[in-house]
Amino acid sequence: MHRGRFITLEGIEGAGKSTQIEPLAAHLRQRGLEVVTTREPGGSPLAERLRAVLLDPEHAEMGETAELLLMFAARAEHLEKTIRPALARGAWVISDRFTDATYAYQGGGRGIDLARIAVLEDLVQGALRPDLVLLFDLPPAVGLERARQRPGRADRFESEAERFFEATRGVYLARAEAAPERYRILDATRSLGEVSEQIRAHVDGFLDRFAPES
Ligand code: Z5A
Repeated sequence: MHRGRFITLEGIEGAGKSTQIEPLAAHLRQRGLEVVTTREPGGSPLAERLRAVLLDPEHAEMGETAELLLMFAARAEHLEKTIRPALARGAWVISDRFTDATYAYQGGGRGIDLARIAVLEDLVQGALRPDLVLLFDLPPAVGLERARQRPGRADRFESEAERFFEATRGVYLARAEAAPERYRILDATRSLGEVSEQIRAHVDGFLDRFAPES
Protein backbone atom coordinates (compact mmCIF):
# COMPACT_ATOMS: atom_id res chain seq x y z
CA MET A 1 0.00 0.00 0.00
CA HIS A 2 1.38 3.41 -1.01
CA ARG A 3 0.56 6.47 0.98
CA GLY A 4 -1.92 8.83 -0.64
CA ARG A 5 -0.99 12.28 -1.86
CA PHE A 6 -1.56 15.53 -0.03
CA ILE A 7 -2.80 18.57 -1.97
CA THR A 8 -3.47 21.93 -0.36
CA LEU A 9 -5.37 24.96 -1.67
CA GLU A 10 -4.03 28.33 -0.57
CA GLY A 11 -4.68 31.99 -1.18
CA ILE A 12 -5.96 35.14 0.43
CA GLU A 13 -9.51 35.92 1.43
CA GLY A 14 -12.09 35.39 -1.32
CA ALA A 15 -9.66 33.65 -3.67
CA GLY A 16 -12.15 30.88 -4.54
CA LYS A 17 -10.62 27.84 -2.79
CA SER A 18 -13.79 26.67 -1.04
CA THR A 19 -15.70 26.94 -4.32
CA GLN A 20 -13.21 24.74 -6.17
CA ILE A 21 -12.43 22.03 -3.62
CA GLU A 22 -15.37 19.69 -4.30
CA PRO A 23 -15.11 19.87 -8.12
CA LEU A 24 -11.42 18.99 -7.75
CA ALA A 25 -12.26 16.08 -5.45
CA ALA A 26 -14.85 14.83 -7.97
CA HIS A 27 -12.25 15.03 -10.74
CA LEU A 28 -9.83 12.86 -8.75
CA ARG A 29 -12.58 10.39 -7.76
CA GLN A 30 -13.32 9.92 -11.44
CA ARG A 31 -9.75 8.66 -11.72
CA GLY A 32 -10.61 5.96 -9.17
CA LEU A 33 -8.94 7.58 -6.16
CA GLU A 34 -10.33 7.76 -2.63
CA VAL A 35 -10.37 11.47 -1.76
CA VAL A 36 -10.82 13.17 1.62
CA THR A 37 -11.59 16.90 1.62
CA THR A 38 -10.87 18.92 4.71
CA ARG A 39 -9.95 22.41 5.88
CA GLU A 40 -7.86 24.48 8.29
CA PRO A 41 -8.16 25.64 10.89
CA GLY A 42 -10.42 22.67 11.56
CA GLY A 43 -10.79 19.23 10.03
CA SER A 44 -11.31 17.22 13.25
CA PRO A 45 -13.72 17.72 16.18
CA LEU A 46 -11.28 19.47 18.51
CA ALA A 47 -9.66 21.43 15.68
CA GLU A 48 -13.10 22.70 14.64
CA ARG A 49 -13.62 24.00 18.18
CA LEU A 50 -10.28 25.77 18.02
CA ARG A 51 -11.34 27.23 14.66
CA ALA A 52 -14.40 28.77 16.29
CA VAL A 53 -12.16 30.45 18.88
CA LEU A 54 -9.68 31.63 16.25
CA LEU A 55 -12.28 33.20 13.95
CA ASP A 56 -14.56 34.70 16.61
CA PRO A 57 -14.47 38.54 16.32
CA GLU A 58 -15.02 38.66 20.10
CA HIS A 59 -11.38 37.62 20.42
CA ALA A 60 -10.19 40.67 18.48
CA GLU A 61 -7.48 41.26 21.08
CA MET A 62 -5.96 37.76 20.86
CA GLY A 63 -2.16 37.98 21.01
CA GLU A 64 -0.21 36.88 17.96
CA THR A 65 1.70 34.15 19.81
CA ALA A 66 -1.52 32.63 21.14
CA GLU A 67 -2.96 32.77 17.63
CA LEU A 68 0.11 31.04 16.19
CA LEU A 69 0.06 28.30 18.81
CA LEU A 70 -3.68 27.72 18.44
CA MET A 71 -3.21 27.32 14.68
CA PHE A 72 -0.57 24.65 15.28
CA ALA A 73 -2.59 22.99 18.08
CA ALA A 74 -5.49 22.65 15.66
CA ARG A 75 -3.10 21.36 12.99
CA ALA A 76 -1.63 18.72 15.34
CA GLU A 77 -5.13 17.35 15.95
CA HIS A 78 -6.06 17.58 12.28
CA LEU A 79 -2.95 15.66 11.30
CA GLU A 80 -3.39 12.96 13.92
CA LYS A 81 -7.14 12.41 13.55
CA THR A 82 -7.74 13.06 9.87
CA ILE A 83 -4.79 13.62 7.54
CA ARG A 84 -2.27 10.98 8.57
CA PRO A 85 -4.82 8.12 8.83
CA ALA A 86 -6.22 8.98 5.39
CA LEU A 87 -2.79 9.16 3.73
CA ALA A 88 -1.76 5.92 5.44
CA ARG A 89 -4.66 3.99 3.94
CA GLY A 90 -3.84 5.36 0.48
CA ALA A 91 -6.47 8.12 0.27
CA TRP A 92 -5.66 11.48 -1.30
CA VAL A 93 -6.25 14.44 0.99
CA ILE A 94 -7.21 17.91 -0.27
CA SER A 95 -7.10 20.58 2.42
CA ASP A 96 -8.52 24.10 2.13
CA ARG A 97 -5.44 25.75 3.68
CA PHE A 98 -2.52 24.27 5.65
CA THR A 99 0.83 25.55 6.95
CA ASP A 100 1.48 27.90 4.02
CA ALA A 101 -1.40 29.92 5.47
CA THR A 102 0.51 30.23 8.76
CA TYR A 103 3.59 31.54 6.96
CA ALA A 104 1.42 33.93 4.96
CA TYR A 105 -0.98 35.19 7.67
CA GLN A 106 0.95 34.92 10.93
CA GLY A 107 4.30 35.52 9.20
CA GLY A 108 3.42 38.00 6.45
CA GLY A 109 0.28 39.52 7.94
CA ARG A 110 1.20 39.64 11.65
CA GLY A 111 4.95 39.92 11.19
CA ILE A 112 6.04 36.82 13.14
CA ASP A 113 9.56 35.66 12.25
CA LEU A 114 9.26 32.94 9.59
CA ALA A 115 12.06 30.96 11.25
CA ARG A 116 9.91 30.59 14.39
CA ILE A 117 7.08 29.23 12.30
CA ALA A 118 9.49 26.75 10.72
CA VAL A 119 10.39 25.43 14.20
CA LEU A 120 6.72 24.72 14.98
CA GLU A 121 6.20 23.22 11.53
CA ASP A 122 8.98 20.69 12.17
CA LEU A 123 7.69 19.95 15.68
CA VAL A 124 4.08 19.36 14.64
CA GLN A 125 4.51 17.82 11.21
CA GLY A 126 7.87 16.04 11.29
CA ALA A 127 8.77 15.52 7.64
CA LEU A 128 5.21 15.79 6.30
CA ARG A 129 4.71 18.54 3.69
CA PRO A 130 2.05 18.89 1.00
CA ASP A 131 2.95 17.13 -2.25
CA LEU A 132 1.28 19.87 -4.27
CA VAL A 133 0.16 23.39 -3.30
CA LEU A 134 -2.31 25.22 -5.56
CA LEU A 135 -1.94 28.93 -4.88
CA PHE A 136 -5.02 30.94 -5.88
CA ASP A 137 -3.45 34.31 -6.58
CA LEU A 138 -5.38 37.55 -6.89
CA PRO A 139 -5.11 41.18 -5.74
CA PRO A 140 -6.56 41.68 -2.25
CA ALA A 141 -9.02 44.30 -3.50
CA VAL A 142 -10.67 41.68 -5.73
CA GLY A 143 -10.80 39.02 -3.01
CA LEU A 144 -12.11 41.41 -0.38
CA GLU A 145 -14.82 42.65 -2.73
CA ARG A 146 -15.95 39.06 -3.34
CA ALA A 147 -15.96 38.35 0.39
CA ARG A 148 -17.92 41.54 1.11
CA GLN A 149 -20.71 40.35 -1.16
CA ARG A 150 -21.25 37.29 1.01
CA PRO A 151 -23.95 37.47 3.66
CA GLY A 152 -22.95 37.27 7.34
CA ARG A 153 -20.62 38.99 9.77
CA ALA A 154 -16.91 39.35 8.95
CA ASP A 155 -14.69 36.99 10.99
CA ARG A 156 -11.53 38.08 12.85
CA PHE A 157 -9.33 37.80 9.73
CA GLU A 158 -11.80 39.24 7.25
CA SER A 159 -11.79 42.46 9.26
CA GLU A 160 -8.10 43.07 8.48
CA ALA A 161 -7.10 45.93 6.16
CA GLU A 162 -6.02 45.48 2.54
CA ARG A 163 -2.37 46.06 3.55
CA PHE A 164 -2.49 42.94 5.75
CA PHE A 165 -3.57 40.88 2.75
CA GLU A 166 -0.89 42.48 0.52
CA ALA A 167 1.72 41.19 2.99
CA THR A 168 0.00 37.80 3.13
CA ARG A 169 -0.05 37.54 -0.65
CA GLY A 170 3.63 38.51 -0.80
CA VAL A 171 4.68 35.62 1.44
CA TYR A 172 2.55 33.15 -0.52
CA LEU A 173 4.14 34.23 -3.81
CA ALA A 174 7.66 34.16 -2.39
CA ARG A 175 7.15 30.61 -1.09
CA ALA A 176 5.71 29.47 -4.42
CA GLU A 177 8.53 31.03 -6.39
CA ALA A 178 11.14 29.43 -4.11
CA ALA A 179 9.85 25.87 -4.65
CA PRO A 180 8.27 25.67 -8.13
CA GLU A 181 8.34 21.86 -8.10
CA ARG A 182 5.69 21.78 -5.32
CA TYR A 183 3.69 24.96 -6.00
CA ARG A 184 1.43 25.99 -8.88
CA ILE A 185 0.23 29.59 -9.09
CA LEU A 186 -3.28 30.05 -10.51
CA ASP A 187 -4.73 33.30 -11.83
CA ALA A 188 -7.73 33.45 -9.47
CA THR A 189 -9.13 36.62 -11.06
CA ARG A 190 -10.46 34.52 -13.95
CA SER A 191 -14.00 33.12 -14.21
CA LEU A 192 -15.00 30.04 -12.18
CA GLY A 193 -14.75 27.85 -15.29
CA GLU A 194 -11.33 29.17 -16.23
CA VAL A 195 -9.99 28.66 -12.70
CA SER A 196 -11.32 25.07 -12.77
CA GLU A 197 -9.49 24.48 -16.05
CA GLN A 198 -6.22 25.77 -14.61
CA ILE A 199 -6.62 23.45 -11.60
CA ARG A 200 -7.31 20.42 -13.76
CA ALA A 201 -4.33 21.12 -15.99
CA HIS A 202 -2.00 21.33 -12.99
CA VAL A 203 -3.48 18.34 -11.19
CA ASP A 204 -3.46 16.16 -14.30
CA GLY A 205 0.21 16.98 -14.77
CA PHE A 206 0.80 16.05 -11.14
CA LEU A 207 -1.15 12.78 -11.52
CA ASP A 208 1.06 11.79 -14.43
CA ARG A 209 4.10 12.20 -12.18
CA PHE A 210 2.62 10.88 -8.92
CA ALA A 211 0.10 8.19 -9.76
CA PRO A 212 -0.48 5.88 -6.74
CA GLU A 213 1.77 3.14 -8.07
CA SER A 214 4.76 5.51 -8.41
N1 Z5A B 1 -5.67 31.23 8.84
C1 Z5A B 1 -4.51 31.72 9.42
O1 Z5A B 1 -4.42 32.89 9.73
N2 Z5A B 1 -3.47 30.86 9.63
C2 Z5A B 1 -3.53 29.54 9.32
O2 Z5A B 1 -2.57 28.81 9.55
C3 Z5A B 1 -4.75 29.06 8.73
C4 Z5A B 1 -5.78 29.93 8.51
C5 Z5A B 1 -4.86 27.61 8.38
C6 Z5A B 1 -9.93 30.83 7.83
O3 Z5A B 1 -11.14 31.36 7.47
C7 Z5A B 1 -9.06 31.99 8.25
O4 Z5A B 1 -7.99 31.51 9.03
C8 Z5A B 1 -8.47 32.65 7.04
C9 Z5A B 1 -6.97 32.56 7.22
C10 Z5A B 1 -6.80 32.16 8.64
N3 Z5A B 1 -8.91 33.96 7.03
N4 Z5A B 1 -8.93 34.73 6.09
N5 Z5A B 1 -9.00 35.49 5.33
P1 Z5A B 1 -12.04 30.78 6.34
O5 Z5A B 1 -11.74 29.35 6.08
O6 Z5A B 1 -13.45 31.13 6.68
O7 Z5A B 1 -11.61 31.78 5.21
P2 Z5A B 1 -11.00 31.59 3.82
O8 Z5A B 1 -10.18 30.36 3.72
O9 Z5A B 1 -10.32 32.86 3.47
O10 Z5A B 1 -12.28 31.37 2.96
P3 Z5A B 1 -12.93 32.36 2.01
O11 Z5A B 1 -12.90 33.77 2.36
O12 Z5A B 1 -14.27 31.80 1.86
O13 Z5A B 1 -12.07 32.27 0.71
P4 Z5A B 1 -12.13 31.20 -0.43
O14 Z5A B 1 -12.56 29.87 0.09
O15 Z5A B 1 -10.86 31.22 -1.14
O16 Z5A B 1 -13.25 31.78 -1.40
P5 Z5A B 1 -14.69 31.20 -1.79
O17 Z5A B 1 -15.57 31.06 -0.58
O18 Z5A B 1 -14.58 30.02 -2.65
O19 Z5A B 1 -15.19 32.40 -2.71
C11 Z5A B 1 -15.47 33.65 -2.17
C12 Z5A B 1 -16.65 34.29 -2.95
O20 Z5A B 1 -16.20 34.54 -4.28
C13 Z5A B 1 -17.87 33.38 -3.07
O21 Z5A B 1 -19.01 34.17 -3.03
C14 Z5A B 1 -17.70 32.73 -4.44
O22 Z5A B 1 -18.93 32.42 -5.04
C15 Z5A B 1 -17.00 33.82 -5.21
N6 Z5A B 1 -16.06 33.31 -6.23
C16 Z5A B 1 -15.25 32.23 -6.11
N7 Z5A B 1 -14.53 32.07 -7.23
C17 Z5A B 1 -14.88 33.07 -8.07
C18 Z5A B 1 -14.45 33.44 -9.38
N8 Z5A B 1 -13.51 32.75 -10.04
N9 Z5A B 1 -15.00 34.53 -9.93
C19 Z5A B 1 -15.94 35.25 -9.26
N10 Z5A B 1 -16.39 34.95 -8.01
C20 Z5A B 1 -15.86 33.87 -7.42
